[in-house]
Amino acid sequence: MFAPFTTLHPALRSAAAIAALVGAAAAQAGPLTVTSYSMPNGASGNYFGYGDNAYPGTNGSGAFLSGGTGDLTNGVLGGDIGSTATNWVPYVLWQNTNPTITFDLGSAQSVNRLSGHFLAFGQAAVYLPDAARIRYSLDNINYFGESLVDFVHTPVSASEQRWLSLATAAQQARYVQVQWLREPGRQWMALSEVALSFEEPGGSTGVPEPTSAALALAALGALAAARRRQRG
Ligand SMILES: [Ca+2]
Repeated sequence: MFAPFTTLHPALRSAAAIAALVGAAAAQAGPLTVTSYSMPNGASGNYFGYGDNAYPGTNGSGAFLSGGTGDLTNGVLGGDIGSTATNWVPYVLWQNTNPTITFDLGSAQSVNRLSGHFLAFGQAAVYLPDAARIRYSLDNINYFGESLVDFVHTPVSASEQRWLSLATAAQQARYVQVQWLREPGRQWMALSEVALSFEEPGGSTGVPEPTSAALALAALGALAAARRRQRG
């Protein structure tokens, strides 16, 4: 039988503690399951399929959705739009809105990454978000660990889908809240899926946390400078 922890030699004790920590982190790494999310619904109204079509209950334009899951976590990615109206269905589209979405993981989890799958389709005035704000909470009241990430986009072709990721310092949180931010004057935003995960530093995804956090801070500085220039 393994010796009780407190009777181990100090060197062995710290080695055991490190092994326990590594084991715990390894067990938690990977994708996280969203039990529900809340947000203002996308615009439906006269537009076919623009709201969250998979979400239970009301599908009214801009109605607040809570307590369920729908298009954003059903594993279905939107594709090209072309001339077929039903191609919009996998996307949730917001018009002249910077939507805030709160994801509930059901219990506190280690989390450090959120990714959104977006459509860019200039012909229909649909654009990628220009930045995003992310923050965390244990109770959906008090939030912490806020980061503002400025996306630097390479040119978008006529119609294209892209994953945009926010990587932050690791947090223990049950709720993850993201707000997608448009550049002023850009009318529509189209999101088809969101993925939340905990990635280990130096893990298989190759996303080192401190670098990501430093990049987020650098992006925050760049955004602040850009906003100052716009005002000036
Ligand atoms: Ca989806």
